[in-house]
Amino acid sequence: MIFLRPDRQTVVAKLLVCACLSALVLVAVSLAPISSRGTAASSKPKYNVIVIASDDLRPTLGCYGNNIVKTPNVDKLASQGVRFDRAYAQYPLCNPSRSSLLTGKYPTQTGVLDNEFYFRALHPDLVSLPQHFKANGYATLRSGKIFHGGIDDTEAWTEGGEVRNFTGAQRPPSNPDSADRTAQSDRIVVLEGNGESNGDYRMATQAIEYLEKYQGKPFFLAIGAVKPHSPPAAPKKFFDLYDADKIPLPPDFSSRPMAPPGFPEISIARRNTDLFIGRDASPAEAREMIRAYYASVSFMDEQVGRVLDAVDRLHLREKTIIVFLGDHGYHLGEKGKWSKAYSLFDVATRVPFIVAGPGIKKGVSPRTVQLLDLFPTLVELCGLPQPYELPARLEGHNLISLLRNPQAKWNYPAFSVVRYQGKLGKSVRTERWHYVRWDDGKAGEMLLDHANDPLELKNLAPDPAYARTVTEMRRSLTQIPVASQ
Ligand SMILES: [Ca+2]
Repeated sequence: MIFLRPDRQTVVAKLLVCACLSALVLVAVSLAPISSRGTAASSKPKYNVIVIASDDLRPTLGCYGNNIVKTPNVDKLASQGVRFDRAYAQYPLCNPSRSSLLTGKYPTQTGVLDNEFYFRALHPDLVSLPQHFKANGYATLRSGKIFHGGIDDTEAWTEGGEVRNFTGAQRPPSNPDSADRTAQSDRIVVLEGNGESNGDYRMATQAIEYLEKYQGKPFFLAIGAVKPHSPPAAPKKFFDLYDADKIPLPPDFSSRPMAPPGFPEISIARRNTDLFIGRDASPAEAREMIRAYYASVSFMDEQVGRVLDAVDRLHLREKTIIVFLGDHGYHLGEKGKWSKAYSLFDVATRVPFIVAGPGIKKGVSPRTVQLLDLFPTLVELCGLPQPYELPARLEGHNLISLLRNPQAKWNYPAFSVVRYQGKLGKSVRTERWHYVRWDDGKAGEMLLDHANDPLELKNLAPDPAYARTVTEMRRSLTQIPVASQ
């Protein structure tokens, strides 16, 4: 016990009170909502931003080397900026992927690992991308699917916010395998006319109206196409672009989903969740379904073209950064699978990712990048403050060096995670290697060599010749944060 003279006790007491008040202020600041992280009112935003997301779009695009699908508008955008050839989603499902990229946090940090949870109810301190732009003087405009349907970050938008249809963190449970839901998803839809009745057509019309209305102000416009998400839908003219008989099936096609020999059983879920749900796919049906996916992609591409035409008509191109991305990958019959859910194969996590705009080079980057890199990149390009107070921070890395030189040195791998049957799978991708580990190895692991096996047909993890690579890749998985921070 320490005894102090009465006068010193008073001084110490005062100091303690001051220290406590200071700590309280610090805590209050660190917990404060993003509105406190805006720029001074006098600072002028540099650029407009348009982010275009396409739902369940893998890099099945002309600019990514697919020589069958017709996507002239996205191809043109790619030719005007940097196309990332190895870009990865952090989770192969809508809500977890979007909640991650739109808050700058890994799914293991947001806690959103399915399509039912609302990130802000779980973590009120998370800052969303549109919220941050709104706090910094931008008009934030939403058209179409940006956050997951029904789980919008409503207040982040100046216009277009969708009222959440539930309170609390989790929406009321529904049965994803119900007959109604299956019938709605697992079909092919031919639209009338130019697709005017479809939400994606209306999405583009709304986006064009926003551009006309806000052209004189700094704006952040997010446009979310729902296609090619199931059910594939497009006007007849887009189906007519493709001959199903000439569409090749993947070499590892099978009539139902199954882990190939040599791969962990957990690596492919036994039941599809989007197409061919609970039923086998014949080769002829599979070709028809791929044709419908292609038609749906071309329909989406036309809507992108309508918006980009308006950008040019309004002379906004020179002051607008334009991003195009898919929210995760998709199996189109690879390993018998017709969806993305629960898969950490390359085809389920690799996405199209294009960034174009003032000062950005034209080219193709082979570096491994993540959708998580988008938030810090836009913050940097637009000169905004960081959205989080240290020690909290945006995950991912700003891509400025690659936007200036797509071949620049880059030392970051790409990470993805998924939870299936209560087990966590973790994936790390370098330019050559892809390693996946399930439940800390208890449910298996796989190592794929993209220099020799780009379709991921052979699991090298059990081969002692690759033990050193497995060890190195396993070690890098520890970089994935495991909890909110
Ligand atoms: Ca999706």
